[in-house]
Amino acid sequence: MNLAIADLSANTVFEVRLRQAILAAQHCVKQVGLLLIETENIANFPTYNSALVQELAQTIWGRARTVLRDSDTIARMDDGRLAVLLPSVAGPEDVSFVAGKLLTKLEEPIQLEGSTFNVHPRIGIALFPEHSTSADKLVHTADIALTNAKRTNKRYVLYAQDQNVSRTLLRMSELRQAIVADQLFLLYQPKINLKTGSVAGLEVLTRWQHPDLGLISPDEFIPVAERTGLIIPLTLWVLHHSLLQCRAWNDMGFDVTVAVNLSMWNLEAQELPDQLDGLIKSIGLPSNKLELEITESAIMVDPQKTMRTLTLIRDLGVRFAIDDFGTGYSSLTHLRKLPVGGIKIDKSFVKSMEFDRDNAVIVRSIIDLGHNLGLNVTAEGVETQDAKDMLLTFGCDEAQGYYYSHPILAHEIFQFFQRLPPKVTTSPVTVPNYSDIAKNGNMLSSQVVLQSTQ
Ligand code: G
Ligand code: G
Ligand code: MN
Repeated sequence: MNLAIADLSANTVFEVRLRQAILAAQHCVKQVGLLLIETENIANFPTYNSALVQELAQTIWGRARTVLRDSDTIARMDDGRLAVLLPSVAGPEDVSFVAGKLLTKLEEPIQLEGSTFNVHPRIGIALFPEHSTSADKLVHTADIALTNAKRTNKRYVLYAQDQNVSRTLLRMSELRQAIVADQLFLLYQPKINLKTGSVAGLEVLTRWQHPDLGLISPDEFIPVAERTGLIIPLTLWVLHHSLLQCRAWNDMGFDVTVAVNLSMWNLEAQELPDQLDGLIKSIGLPSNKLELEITESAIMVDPQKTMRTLTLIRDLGVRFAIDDFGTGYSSLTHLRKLPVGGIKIDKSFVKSMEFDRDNAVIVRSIIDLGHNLGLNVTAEGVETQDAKDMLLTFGCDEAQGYYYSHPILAHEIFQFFQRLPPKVTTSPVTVPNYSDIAKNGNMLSSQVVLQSTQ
């Protein structure tokens, strides 16, 4: 039997197969394996139907198929994930072996329309009856394993009983509440100008302080926000609070910028340029004090549309930097045309460049490439003095990382300014009227720090 399923509508066929396999497995020693595969570049694409994405999805599907047996079933779920059904496996080693083969195949770069696409697949695995008692629960269980694979940055994860189900479900329903109840808070990580040693800017990194579950990292809640559409209000919340804080610092004479991370979903929202314009005006901060960080893959979702959005935002005076540079798509043509001012070299290259010659060569090449394109280059993940010294000899412009500072709270930034001052403006310090700012915006300015608590 060789029935391969590629249609969304065929999900029901997949379900039928799954139930059949489970029925059969009830009477024998073999188990049913379910693998849920998510490829970062596909599942997160907002425009799932764009021709390129469809073509990519088709290629990935075809590659997965080549690794499987005829008796296995593969289906594309309506959220872009692939589900693979192995109707008869001996146990965890068997499924893990198949997962390994699938990953090796899917990780091969894909050439399409003159670009190279690097897919980063992750797999969540569950077995019947070892991990679950029914077909529905098996899918859910594989989903939890997949969430854990993403959270722990593993290529694949086999479901384990101690993986906490309630935590995953809680987060989904509570994130909306977290935004209105001010459970989110912001950390700031300094970016240092390598030549002058002063603070060049501050990257804004969001955290969620959950009343019961404690601190939740953006790696966990941003994907949830993206799936539920909450990424839009969440990003506006982050922008609002960080711009208020930035204005407070600038009014005190600290000439700093803030850099906010955008999700690819933010670039899809038509309203973003207008919303940014309104926000910047209501807060009364020069627009060049804001930088937005976007990833290469976010840009490549729909390059033409992104170009229009970026240009509109650039025309407001807001600057862009490409985040995690070197890990995504390698389309230099697009990079040259985009209205971006800088690139941030991904920390994976920087962290290991002292010991890994290849990575040192990559870092040096990215710096030269950036400069040749007239871009400002920041190195992320600078953890040691040696790394900093190497970057200086390579001519890198800015550095960010634990060597200088972890992401810290706004009031802790004051101590940092004392140690490594930003460029100080000569204009006299004015104390702004924050009650007005709070009235203009619909959010509290309670998180703005006006003075050091030290
Ligand atoms: O701070 P930390 O290393 O835990 O951040 C993990 C990831 O989450 C990083 O890729 C970072 O860019 C992302 N991130 C942090 N804060 C935000 C945010 O406010 N919005 C978006 N879209 N991503 C964020
Ligand atoms: O994807 P993005 O570049 O936005 O991720 C930034 C995150 O990287 C920060 O939130 C921080 O948690 C993490 N980070 C910052 N500096 C370092 C560093 O020096 N080493 C490591 N391992 N991580 C860092
Ligand atoms: Mn970033």
